[in-house]
Order: sequence, then C-alpha cells, then structure tokens
Amino acid sequence: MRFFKKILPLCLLLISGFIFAQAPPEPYGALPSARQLAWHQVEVYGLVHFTPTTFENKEWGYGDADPKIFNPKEFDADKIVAAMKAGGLKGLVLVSKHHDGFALWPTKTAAYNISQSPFRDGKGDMVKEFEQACRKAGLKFGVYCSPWDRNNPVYGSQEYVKIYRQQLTELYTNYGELFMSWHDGANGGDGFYGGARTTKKIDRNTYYGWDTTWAITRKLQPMANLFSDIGWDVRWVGNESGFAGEPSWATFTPVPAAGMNEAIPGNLKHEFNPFGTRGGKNWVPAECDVPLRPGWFYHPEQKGKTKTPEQLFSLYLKSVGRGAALDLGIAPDTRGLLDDEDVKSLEGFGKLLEASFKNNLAQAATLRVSNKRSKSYKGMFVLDQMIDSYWATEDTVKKAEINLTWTSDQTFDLIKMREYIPLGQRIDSVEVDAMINGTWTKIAAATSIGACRIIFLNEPVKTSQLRLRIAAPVCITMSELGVFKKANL
Ligand code: FUL
Repeated sequence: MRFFKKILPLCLLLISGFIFAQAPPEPYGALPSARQLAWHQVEVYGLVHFTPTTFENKEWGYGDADPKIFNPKEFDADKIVAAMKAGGLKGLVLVSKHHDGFALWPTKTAAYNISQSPFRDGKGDMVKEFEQACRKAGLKFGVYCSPWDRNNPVYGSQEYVKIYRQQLTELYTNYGELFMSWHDGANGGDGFYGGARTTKKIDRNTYYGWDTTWAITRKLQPMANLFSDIGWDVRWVGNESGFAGEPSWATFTPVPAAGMNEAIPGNLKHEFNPFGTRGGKNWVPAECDVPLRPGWFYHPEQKGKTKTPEQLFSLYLKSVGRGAALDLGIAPDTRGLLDDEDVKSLEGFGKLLEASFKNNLAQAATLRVSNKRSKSYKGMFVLDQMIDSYWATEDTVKKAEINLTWTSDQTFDLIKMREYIPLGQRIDSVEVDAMINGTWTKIAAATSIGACRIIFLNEPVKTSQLRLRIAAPVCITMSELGVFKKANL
C-alpha cells in the first residue's frame, strides 16, 4: 500500500510530464484558416488580363468596345499556362470580367459577353479553357470579376448588385474549386453604361453589400481566398509594384470603415498598411501584385520593357521572402499568346528560382539547437522539407539558438526560414551570426518571419559556422531553415 502511495504519484508525474512534453505548443495570437494555409503554399501566381481592352490597346476599357474585335485567332490557354508554369507560378487568377464589363464566359446575366464575339464562332468559354489548362498543368485556378462594370446600363442600382452576385455564382459553380476570388478596388466613375455615357458614383463601402456578397463565396467556394483592398482573407499590400513592407506581419488589426460591419473579421478601412500589425487581431497576409510588363494589358509599344528574371527575383525576395505572395500580371497579346520576351523572361525567372534554391547547404551541416520541447520537436525537423514537422522549444524557453557547423567553409547569401504558422506568428526577431576569423560576427537581423522569410545578404558570406539567435514572447516554432547561394545565370 505504502509502495503505491509513494510510487503512484511519481508515475503519474512522469506520465503527465511525458504527455506534456509531447503536446504541441499552445497557439499564439491570430491563426490562419485552412484556406489561408493552402494559399500560403502557392506563393507565386499570375493575374491574366485579356479582354476587348487588349484589342483597343487600353488599360481601362470604357465599356463600349464592339465584341467583334475580340478575335484572338491563335489563342492557346495551354501555351500561356505552360509559360507561367515554367516561371515557377503555381496558380492563375483569370480576369473573367474587367471594368469594361465584357464577360469571358457565356454568362446568362448580361448580353455583353464572349458569345457575341467571333471567338470559337460565338461558342467559346475562355474561363473554361483557362480552368482546364490549369487543372492539366497542376496550377491552382481563381477568378477576378470586377465589381465596377462600365457597360452595364443598370450599374449603380440594386439591380446591378444582384446581377454581380449572379455572375459570381456562375463563376463559383461551373469552374471547379477556386483558390482565390479577387475583387479589385476601382469603383464607379464614367463609362458607357448601355449608351448613357455618363458618370456614376457609388459608395464603395456600402454599395456592393460585401457581407452578403462574400457569404456566397463562403458557401459555394469555401477554399477561395477573398482578396480585396478591404481585406478579408488576403489584403492588398498598398502598391502595384510587387513588394511588401519590412517588416511584414501576417496579422492585422482592421479599422472598419463607416457603414461596414465591425463584427466581420477582416473588414478593413481603405487604408493600406504594407507592414501589417504585430499581434494584430486577424490573420490577413498581404498579396503583392505587379504586372510583368509595364501595363496590366498588353501594349505593343511596351516591347522591350518586360521585367527581367533578375528584377523578378528581386521582387520575389521582397514579397514571398517577406511572408506575402507575388501576383504577377500576365498579358496575352491580340493573337491570344504571350509575347516571346514574356515567355523568355518567365522561363529565366523559373530557372533562377530553381537554381538558387536547389542546394540547401544547411543539409550538409551538423545542426544543434539550444533547447527542444521533446523528441517530437527536435531541431532536425527544420531540414526535412516537410511543412508539417517542426522544431519547438519548451513552453518557458522564449530565446533559443540554432547552430550550423560545416566541415569546411561554405559560401552563401540567402537564408530562408519558415515558422510553423498553424500555431501563429510567434517570432519577434532573429539575429544571424557567422564565425569569421574565430569571432561570432553579426551578419543580418530580421523581425517578422511567419510563412516565409528570406534574408538576402549584401555580400556572400564564407564561413563554417552559422548561428541564429531567435526571440519570441512565447515558445518558438520553426518548420524550415535553408542556406543557399543565389545563382548567376
Ligand atoms: C486594379 C485595376 O483597376 C487594374 O486595371 C488591374 O486590374 C489591377 C490588377 O487592379 O484595381
């Protein structure tokens, strides 16, 4: 009896200690949803603009273009998607209707659509062709349907809001699972409006009734991330130049605009914050959109101005490398194909990415961590290339180190880290030291890590020892660590 009295509590203590050590850390702060976690893995995708506006050589169609001009004789969605895939893009958002109001699918909601054009003898559905090309090539597919419609005669009335919701319903019903529903912020102004050629002003906060409209998205496409400049799943970074702030927190505290429902998470004011909010109320990561050519639509006079692979790589570091996504504008020409220089640049970018991130030097190092929660959360998990396994410290350990030691000197200039974000954005800061001439020398520092952080050193560093000093307000998680040398192709 006495034996049990003494031993039992000890056993219970040991067992509970074991269970406790195996338990994952408590989540911290705002957390990503399942749809946002899936979106974080896409990282680089494209935004395709191709409507009668291409044939008019404009950026914003007025809404009066004759549908007969939309006649891309060599259109080939497979070729466009193949070029995007070669560029490392993992998704495509199709502008299914831009501000000119022309629908690329045979919508039942408005006459101004692809069935009025000579494309495929009026029997075409370009949304379907892009969707199928994406499914075949393994790219995710999403849609952009402009709320502003410069063709529709009833734009500005409640009748139009119903039409817009029906258009979304068609897009959400007939094209499989969508990873994004993209809603641009340009709204109201002058347009054709069925021949009225007038200016219509709407209150962009209240007119579209976004709470009701996006409830349709949630119901019909639960995995579609809502992008808009008023937030929800993914927020606009605040520029169309393709870079996020430094730091760039995925958490954000929205400031609801007048007339918007404060109870809805993510209802943001039209106020742009490229930095996010440390410890913010919601998980609303940023998307950085930027066209590959100067314009969103193709313009022959912009020949020679396509961004180079090096420029794209630099934008990648400032978007994906800051925990955001890179959304690259892709503009087919009037043939319905990409210009050769766009194809070449995408291919070069894809190769540069591949070559730069192919050889993770950390994998050849001996890795030591200053603390681990248990065997289930050991340091080696940052090197296994599995996003679901991660290193974690004990609950009370909020400062920790990772040491990499090589048997010979290594040269690198890229350091890549990922937190285990299903448990929140935990890390406050990382300081990076290299052993140089026998002394630990600080070579870089960063604050926000989140889904991905890539530090690009001004100069390559040569060393056989690297140390990361990490600090957080709670215990630390990390699911990936990479050390690379940028390729020069
Ligand atoms: C903006 C639009 O006004 C541009 O035409 C383009 O579609 C860009 C991606 O979004 O809001």
